[in-house]
Amino acid sequence: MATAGPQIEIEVRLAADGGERMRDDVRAGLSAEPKELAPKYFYDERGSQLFERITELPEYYPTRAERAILDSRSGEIVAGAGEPRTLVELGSGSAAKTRHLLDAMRDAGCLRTYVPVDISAEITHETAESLVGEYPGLAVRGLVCDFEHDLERIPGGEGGRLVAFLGGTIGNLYPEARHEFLCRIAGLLGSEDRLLLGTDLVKETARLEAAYDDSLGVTAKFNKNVLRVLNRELGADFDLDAFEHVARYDAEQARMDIRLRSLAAQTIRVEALAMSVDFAAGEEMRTEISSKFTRRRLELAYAEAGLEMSGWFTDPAGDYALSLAAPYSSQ
Ligand code: AVJ
Repeated sequence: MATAGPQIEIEVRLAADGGERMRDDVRAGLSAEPKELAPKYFYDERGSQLFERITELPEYYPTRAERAILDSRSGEIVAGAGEPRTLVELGSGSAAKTRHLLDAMRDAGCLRTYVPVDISAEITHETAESLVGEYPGLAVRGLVCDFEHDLERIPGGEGGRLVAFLGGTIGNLYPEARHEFLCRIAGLLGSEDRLLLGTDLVKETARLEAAYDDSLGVTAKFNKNVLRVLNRELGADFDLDAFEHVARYDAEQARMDIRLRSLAAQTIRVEALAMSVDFAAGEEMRTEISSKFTRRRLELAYAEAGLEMSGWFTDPAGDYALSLAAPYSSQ
C-alpha cells in the first residue's frame, strides 16, 4: 500500500508475471486458427495517444456521444443511481469524463469517495492528485490492477456505490467473457450499488465501418501499433507495411470485426517465444471486436447475469447509450 497523502490511498496490484501473461496470450493467439491478438496490447504509450486521436476524428462518434450524455444527464444518472457516495470507475485513465459524474454527485451532496481502477499507476496517481484539489473533501481510494483479473479487490463503501465502466470497452469482450464479467460485477454489487455501463449501439453499417476505418488512417495506425508492441516487447520482426487494416461490420454478430491482413506470404520471427509464424498472402489476423448493442439485447445480457436495467440514457441521435443496472435482489 502506497500512501500519497491523507486523502489519497492507492493500492498497486500489478501481477509480477505480466510479461509471462503477455507471452502466453500471444503464443496462443499466433498459434490459433485463425490467428488473433488481444486488443489490450494496442495500448502502450503510442497506442494510447493514437486512441486519443481516434476519439477526435469526425467519423468516430462514440466518445462525443458519451460525453454529450454525461454532460447533459449526469444529474439524472446520479439521482437514478440513488445518490451514491462512492464512484468506482473501471479504466479511469485521466478521468476526463468522470468529472461530470463527480460534479453531479457533489451538487447532490452525496460525493465522498472516488475509486479509480486502472492499469497505469502513473496516470492513477496524477488523476488522484488533481481530483482532490478540484473536489475539496474528496477521498481517493485508487486501485492499480488489471480489472479483468482483479475486480474482486475493489473496496466496498457505505451509502452506495456507482460502478462506472465507460467508453464502450465492454464491446471488446466476446459474449462468454462479457457474461462472466457482468456476473462478477453483479456479485460485487450490494443492494444499494449500481452499474453504469457505456455501450455503442447498432446502426447503419456504413457509419460503423467509417468509424473504424477513418479517412486519415489513424485507426489503421492504431491497429498496426499492436505489431510494434510485439516487436518491442517480444523481439518480433513484423514489418508494419506488410499488413493492411481491415474493419468490417458483422451484422449477424452485431460487432465490428477488426483485423490485420498480410499483404504477402511471410514468416515472422518472435524471439521471446522462440517461435516462427507463417502468414499466407491475404491471411487475416483478428485484433479486436467491438460489439454493438440494442436496448433489448443489453437487457437480456443483464438478466442473464442477475442484473436488471434500471436506467437508459442515449444521445439525441440514439447512437450510444449509458445504462444503469441493479442486482436483481434489490428490485
Ligand atoms: C476503446 C474499445 C471502446 O471499440 O470503439 C476504436 C477501441 N478500436 N477504434 C472501440 C477502438 C478502433 C474502442 N474501445
